[in-house]
Amino acid sequence: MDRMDVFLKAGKSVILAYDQGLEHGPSADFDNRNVDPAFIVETASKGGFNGLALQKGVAERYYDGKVPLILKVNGKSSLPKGEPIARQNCSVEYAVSLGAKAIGYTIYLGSGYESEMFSEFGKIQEQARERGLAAITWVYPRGASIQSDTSKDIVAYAARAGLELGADAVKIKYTGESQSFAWAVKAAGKARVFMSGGPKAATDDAFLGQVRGAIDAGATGIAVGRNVWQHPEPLKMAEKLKQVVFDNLQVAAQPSSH
Ligand code: FBP
Repeated sequence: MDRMDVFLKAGKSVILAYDQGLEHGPSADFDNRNVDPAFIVETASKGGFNGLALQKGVAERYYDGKVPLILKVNGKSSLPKGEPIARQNCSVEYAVSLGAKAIGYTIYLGSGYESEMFSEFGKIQEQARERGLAAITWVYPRGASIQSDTSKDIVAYAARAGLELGADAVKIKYTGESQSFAWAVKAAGKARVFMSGGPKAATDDAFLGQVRGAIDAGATGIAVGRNVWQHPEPLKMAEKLKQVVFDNLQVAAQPSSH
């Protein structure tokens, strides 16, 4: 039994992420419509998403149980400068009580504080195992020592770090092309790979091309936010994403925008 099964349909997955209110602040990403968590929770179920990633406070007040929940148990704001660190803000036990089927944890690979996040994730991963939850890591190379967070080698390093640390799935940035992303998928081994979205792409096809490239590279799916809920018609975008991920819709490869 794969702990990720609850998030999969025919082995693939399209997950909606909505923790940007903490990570970036409402003014950076939200408008009058998507600032409302109820709109996102409804979009997740109406759009047929296979998972929804929320922070604790939003899950407590808005989660309706319709789409499998990934409870982010750490996070940080964009306000502190310097080497990034995000510490645990919710216990695994409490995540279970909110209905979570997985915990999400961000690791800033390369940060001066990476060892603290490795250590904290290690404990959380073991607690998740005991309770039958999947452990999903957002592995983002960050900090003064990181030149590019989307190069082939650093993205593969992020993927591999997730595997080595015991993640069931890793959420990583797209390298910009399918061939180089395939190396990251290979490096991730049995850890499933989800492509992270990034800022809203200039056109739908630009983003769908990235998703196509990630899936062709062997990714299990995508875990994205802004390219869906900043879209004028999020449900239409959801349909197109599902066609690419599940129905093999072809879209020309396009370079990554992040
Ligand atoms: P997006 O698709 O909107 O980029 O969301 C993916 C995500 O990982 C979110 O879960 C998270 O809030 C955000 O990106 C973090 O972005 P970053 O650290 O790159 O600014």
